[in-house]
Amino acid sequence: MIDRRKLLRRTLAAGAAALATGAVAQAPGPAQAQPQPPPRPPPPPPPRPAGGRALPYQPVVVPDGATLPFKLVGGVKVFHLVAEPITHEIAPGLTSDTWGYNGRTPGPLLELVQGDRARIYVTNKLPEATTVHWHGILLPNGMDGVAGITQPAIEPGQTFRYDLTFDRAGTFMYHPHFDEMTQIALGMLGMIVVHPRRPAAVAGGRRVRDYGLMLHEWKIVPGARRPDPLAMNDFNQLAFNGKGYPATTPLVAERGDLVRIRFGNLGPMDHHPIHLHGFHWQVVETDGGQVPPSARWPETTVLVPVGSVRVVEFVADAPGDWPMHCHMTHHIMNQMGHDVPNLIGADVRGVDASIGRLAPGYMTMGETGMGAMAHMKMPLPRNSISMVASPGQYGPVDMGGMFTLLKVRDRLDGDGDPGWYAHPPGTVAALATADELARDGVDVP
Ligand SMILES: [Cu+2]
Repeated sequence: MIDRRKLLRRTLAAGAAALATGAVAQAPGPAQAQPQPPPRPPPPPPPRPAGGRALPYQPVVVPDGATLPFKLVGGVKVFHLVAEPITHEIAPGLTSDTWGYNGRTPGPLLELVQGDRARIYVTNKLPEATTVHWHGILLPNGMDGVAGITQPAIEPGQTFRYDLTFDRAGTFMYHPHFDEMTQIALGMLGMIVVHPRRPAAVAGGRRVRDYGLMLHEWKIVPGARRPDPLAMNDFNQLAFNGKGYPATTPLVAERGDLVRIRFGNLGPMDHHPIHLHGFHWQVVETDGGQVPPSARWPETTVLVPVGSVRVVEFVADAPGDWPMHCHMTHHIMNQMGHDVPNLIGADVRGVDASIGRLAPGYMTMGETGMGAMAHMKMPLPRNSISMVASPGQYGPVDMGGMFTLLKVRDRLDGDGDPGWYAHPPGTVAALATADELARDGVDVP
C-alpha cells in the first residue's frame, strides 16, 4: 500500500523528473481564461406517491442525492430501504467500492409529514448483518434498531419491517446500529425530514430554498478503491452528500429567497465547522427540535458535531458565488493533507544544486507553500485525485472535499447551475496600479 508520505515523495520526484526532462508542468496563465463549468443535468422531479397527486409540502432539495419514493397503502406510507455494496464516484477520477442504501451514499432522503404512519422495509444485501436506527425519532423502544438490544440483527438476505409514526416535525437521520464502525464509515447514513403539518408562514412571503446536506469523511489511500473503515483519524476525503469539490453541485437562490440548509453529520470521527461567506445565518433547529426564536443568535460558522443535525436559515440578499465549506483546512482537500515533509521557509538552493549535479534540472517543491503543486499536472496513481486543481473563473481552485458554492442571482433560469457570477465592473479585487499607490501614499519596498 502507498501511504501519502510515500505518495507525495513519489509525486514530487515525478514532478521534479518532469521538470528535469523539460516536460514542464503546466502552470496556469493569468486571469484571461474564464472556463465555464460543465453543464449539469437538471435535478430530478420531486417524488410523488402512486397516483401522481401533488405533495402537500415543498420537497427538500438534495444536491447530488435522491429522495426515496413511497407507496400509500391503506393510509400508511410504505418505504423500502436496501442496504447494499455500491460503487460511488466521489469526484471525477475517484470512485470507491463501498456500502450504502439503494445504490447510493448517503442513502436517499426519507421525507414525510408530521403525523404520518410509515412501514419501512429494510432488505439486507450486505455480506454481514445490519439494522437501521432512526436517529432522533421518538419511537417505541422495539423500533429503535439496535442489534441485540431492541431487535435481532437483520441477517444477509433478510428483510425486516419497522412501523413508525412520525409525530414530530424536524430533521433527523438514519444509520446502522450493528458493526457501526465499519458500516457508518463506509457510507451507510441518510437524512429524514418530517415536514410540519401546518407550516409556519414565512416572513415577507419569501420563497424558501430548502436544502439537505449530509457530511461524511473517508480514508481512501490514493490508488485504492475501498475506504478504510478502521481509520480513526487521518481521513483524507471529505464530502457533502458524498461528493468532494469540484463535484459538489452548487446550491442556488434568487435574491430575497429564504435559504434553509439542513446539515447532518454522520462521519465517523470529525465535527465540522461549516462556514458560509457573504451572509449571517441563525441555527433554527437541531435533531432535538426547533430552537425558539428568542434563543437564536447570528453566526457565520456552525459546528455540526458527529451524530447531530443543525438547520440554518438566512435571506439570500447578496448576489455572487459564495463559498460554503468546512473551516478545518484539511477538510477542504481531496486525498491530501498530512504527513508530508514541511519545507515551508526552507532555503533549498544548496540542496537543489547538490542534487542537480546528479539529476540535472532537479527542483525541490513545497518551500513556498503547497498551492503551486495543485496547479501542476503531475503523474498520480490511478483512481486518485490528490493535488488536482479545478478550473475557476479567475484561475485554478486548489480546494476540494467539503466545499461547495451558494450561487445567488437576481434572477435564475431554472434551478440548475447558472455558471460563474458576472461581477459588476469595478467590483473585483485587482492589481494595484502605480498611480493608485502614489495617490494613496503606499510605498512598496
Ligand atoms: Cu470538517
